[in-house]
Amino acid sequence: MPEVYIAASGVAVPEHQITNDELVAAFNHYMKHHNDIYAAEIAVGSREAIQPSSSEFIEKASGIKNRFVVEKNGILDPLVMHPLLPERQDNELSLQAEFAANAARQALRNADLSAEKIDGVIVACSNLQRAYPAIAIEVQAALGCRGFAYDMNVACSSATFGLHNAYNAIISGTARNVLVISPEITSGHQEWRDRDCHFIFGDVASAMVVQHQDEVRLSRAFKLRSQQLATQFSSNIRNNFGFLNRCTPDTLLARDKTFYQNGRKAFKEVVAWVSELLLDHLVQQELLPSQVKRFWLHQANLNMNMLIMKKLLGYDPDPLQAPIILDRFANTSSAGSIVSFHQYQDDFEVGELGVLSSFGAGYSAACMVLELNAF
Ligand code: CO8
Repeated sequence: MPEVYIAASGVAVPEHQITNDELVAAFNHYMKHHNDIYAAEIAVGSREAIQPSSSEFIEKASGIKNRFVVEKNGILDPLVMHPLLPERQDNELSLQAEFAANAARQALRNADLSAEKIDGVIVACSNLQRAYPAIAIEVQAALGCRGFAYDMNVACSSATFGLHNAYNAIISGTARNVLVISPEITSGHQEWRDRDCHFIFGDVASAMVVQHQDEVRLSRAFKLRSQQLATQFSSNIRNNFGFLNRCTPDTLLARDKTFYQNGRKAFKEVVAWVSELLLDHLVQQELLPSQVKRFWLHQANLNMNMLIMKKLLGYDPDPLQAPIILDRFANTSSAGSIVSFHQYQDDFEVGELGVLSSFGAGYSAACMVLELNAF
């Protein structure tokens, strides 16, 4: 069986950023406006007053300090509270394809590969801009890639499940060089008017060049040594946006058509489930957690990642054992673990192991053991 490698990665970061203080100021402005308008109803108890948000809470509960977004003016306007993005014509490159292509070009440069060598493009992310044609096929055309392209969505596990598909395509012989791209425009699905979750997400696009062993052009690359995926149905993290929404006009813009969650429950369940999955997979591979140099974990919550690592190792991790990028980027859905991988891999020596792990809505989770090899 051929070996499959992640040769290189790329990350496209949007130009706008929002600090917690900026975000909270806009939210509290919106709260005051809302509570003033509905003062009479709030006074008689027929409507609930919105409670203020605070930067201290956000940082303490999640570790998030900042996020990048594709557009910030709408988000920070208390009368709008979502990104404002002009519609593009059908003959223009869509926003999501452009974002994806930017990350992909960087990954291709880092892999020393031209786009024509790519024969599979997978766009794997939590939110797709349209039903069809696939964003991936648009990216394929924009970059000038050969072969096939398709979109897929497994929420925060999209990138790792996409990597699994790239691996299978290479093993089965349907492709030799695959791009797995996760253009996560989370600002479009976040409910910026709900203080329980308005701070959670940020936008970023990640890309990986995945190659058959004979195609790698670099002197070093990460072998996909083993993988384990898992899913388990849960409604604790949901978004009911979909193509049937217009068939129920009364609830077309209801709260459940953007991201919502039972965060406490998800937190509790993820720590047990993911640490078990990681341990289980390492045992299967006859590896001890201490033999893994780095864990590139999904970036949702600092406390959650620290607890997962403590369960695995039996002690608090060193910052470089499970690097955190969510402080600067917030939760970038499936791109988060790839951004961590992208930023924290240069110090690897040949033969050293790392674990890439996602966990997200579904629930869905993945554990992938990577090994740095020399060519
Ligand atoms: N400012 C001030 N106070 C606030 C705010 C705010 N912005 N928001 C809430 N509060 C208040 C609440 O109202 C509550 O008040 P009270 O105690 O009076 O009722 C109090 O603060 C505590 O609220 P919570 O219980 O909601 O706060 P948590 O400590 O649970 O923190 C988090 C909230 C950060 C959302 C946390 O629950 C969390 O991160 N949960 C994990 C789920 C998660 O990460 N979601 C992110 C998106 S989904 C994803 O990325 C997948 C990850 C999980 C996968 C699971 C797979 C198995």
